[in-house]
Amino acid sequence: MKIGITCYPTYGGSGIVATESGKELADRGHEIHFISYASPLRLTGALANIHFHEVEVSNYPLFDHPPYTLALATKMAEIAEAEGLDLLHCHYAIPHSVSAFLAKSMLFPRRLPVVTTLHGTDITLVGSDPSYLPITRFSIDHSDGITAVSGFLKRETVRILGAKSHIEVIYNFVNCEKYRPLRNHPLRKCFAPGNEKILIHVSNFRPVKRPTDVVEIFARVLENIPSVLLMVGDGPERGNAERLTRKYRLEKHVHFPGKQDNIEEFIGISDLILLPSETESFGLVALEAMSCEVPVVASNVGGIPEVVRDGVDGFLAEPGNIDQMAGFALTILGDESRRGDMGKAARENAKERFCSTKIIPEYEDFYRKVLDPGC
Ligand code: GMT
Repeated sequence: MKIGITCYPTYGGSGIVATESGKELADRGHEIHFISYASPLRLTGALANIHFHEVEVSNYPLFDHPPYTLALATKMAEIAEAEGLDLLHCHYAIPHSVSAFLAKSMLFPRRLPVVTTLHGTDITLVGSDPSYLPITRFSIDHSDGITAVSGFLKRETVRILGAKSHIEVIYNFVNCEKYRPLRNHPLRKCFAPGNEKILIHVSNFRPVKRPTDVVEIFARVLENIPSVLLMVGDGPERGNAERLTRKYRLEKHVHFPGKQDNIEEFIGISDLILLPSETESFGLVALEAMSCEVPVVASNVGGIPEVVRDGVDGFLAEPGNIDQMAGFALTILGDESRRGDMGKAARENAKERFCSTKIIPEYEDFYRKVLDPGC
């Protein structure tokens, strides 16, 4: 198939899922055309069967806000014609599925099916804002196929938007070969020279991720167990998390390495991941950790319980319950054999239910259904 993929090219779960799915599909022989304002961050080097088309948004003094949605629609239509695309796949509804609807309408009567994958905040935060709700609902209902990354997100889409079309749940995935345990990797010694336990948090540091809770949890863990904390990523709450680190005089134990490309190495050397989010439609980083045999302490919200089995792959607590999360972290880190068993169970779960070798064929089947709805 010739597939156009549009996503946010920056760090963030939806862009990662889009990019990695494009790479996996290309490996399976499909021709992939990424269409976005910049090349997705994980799309490095020359990759067979993969092309990138940049959307240039011309500015004009009259425009306070350059109309990216229109430039994207124009580029989608142009590439669909020039490259003979079979379909467009939009990751994150706003504004991508609106642009795709315009591109499809511009090319009519040529058929250009549109698949939209909902990732979370495109429904739960941005899509539910009255400024965007009606057009988000419209673009979803006018997609030829809709997928959501969890059952929770599917239910929320129906509840918040009143979306009428069928929504297929296709879970996010992980490459289980790339994300594997790396506890003997030299990077571990850099952060834990005295063999301290390594806790990790990876996010875009938006308020919804509650990164200051991570520092609070870590402060409680450190009182009992020699440990270090890796706060990987960047975003608006990073300053607050750094200030809290200084307030508690934890600077020697907490590292803020910023955005990292080799995220699988940072996670692979860790003993435990903390994800105390306010809401999370899936929690991709929890899955990546599970694949690395790293147990999870996370919030019991959204799609997380569909991914992390409470008491098996880690523990889940109410968001904001710092003491309970710290208690869970101590339970796991205080018993190496239990930690190891949980890690192994987590990797088995990741391999069995969320491995890219299982999920990518689900996308292929879905594309076939959209292309030939009669079959
Ligand atoms: O987390 C965000 O701010 C946005 C979004 C993104 O693009 O990274 O994340 C969502 O999509 C991820 C990939 O499907 C999911 O793993 C995240 O759970 C989801 N974030 C939220 O629901 C807050």
